[in-house]
Amino acid sequence: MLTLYYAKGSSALASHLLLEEVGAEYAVHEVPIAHGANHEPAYLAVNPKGRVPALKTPEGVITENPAILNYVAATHPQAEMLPDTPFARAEADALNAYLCATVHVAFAHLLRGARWADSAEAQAAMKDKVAANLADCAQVIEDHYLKGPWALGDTYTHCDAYLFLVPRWLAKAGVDLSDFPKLEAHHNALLHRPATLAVMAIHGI
Ligand SMILES: N[C@@H](CCC(=O)N[C@@H](CS)C(=O)NCC(=O)O)C(=O)O
Repeated sequence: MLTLYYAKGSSALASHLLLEEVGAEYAVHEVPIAHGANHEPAYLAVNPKGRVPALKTPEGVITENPAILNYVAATHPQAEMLPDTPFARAEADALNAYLCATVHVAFAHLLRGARWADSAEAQAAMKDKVAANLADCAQVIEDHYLKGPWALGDTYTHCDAYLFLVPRWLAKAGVDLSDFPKLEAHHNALLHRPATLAVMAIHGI
């Protein structure tokens, strides 16, 4: 049995979406990060980094969206979520790494500036850059990653669950999604999938 530790509306949405898409048997455990539950000993015993998502598996806990997405896809081969050539797998890994290490971190400067600087001035200066940085990231995705209609082409893969987050980050930063027509069409397609709707209902979005 798998257990997903998540916070509503957080980046755990990506891992949650894929669990639902592949028809996994899983339980959910909410960690209300707005109330600091992620820093309490009970959760730090699950993920010492104090972040969501985390996925408890029979073999141990996995953290980091790209790793969870790979695990869920690989353990549910019937869902055919992983590309089947080494090059296509590497392309998928590159997109998921970009989303994790660059795009998510660019977004985090909006609300989590205290991770990088103590002074209010420095935090405000970082905030001021978020919309422009995210717009640049969206352009890279639009021009170089998103093949269409799905991330890697004709079929939905684990990358698509992760891409669900990008329009949400853009909206929170005040970046207009309609400037990125492929991303907008991709998001609209996601919003028609039963798995997306089921997960959104759990997250109250
Ligand atoms: N690289 C991690 C990032 C996880 C992360 O930063 N999650 C946020 C929620 S979107 C979190 O737990 N924040 C709580 C905090 O910073 O206290 C991943 O992709 O899983």
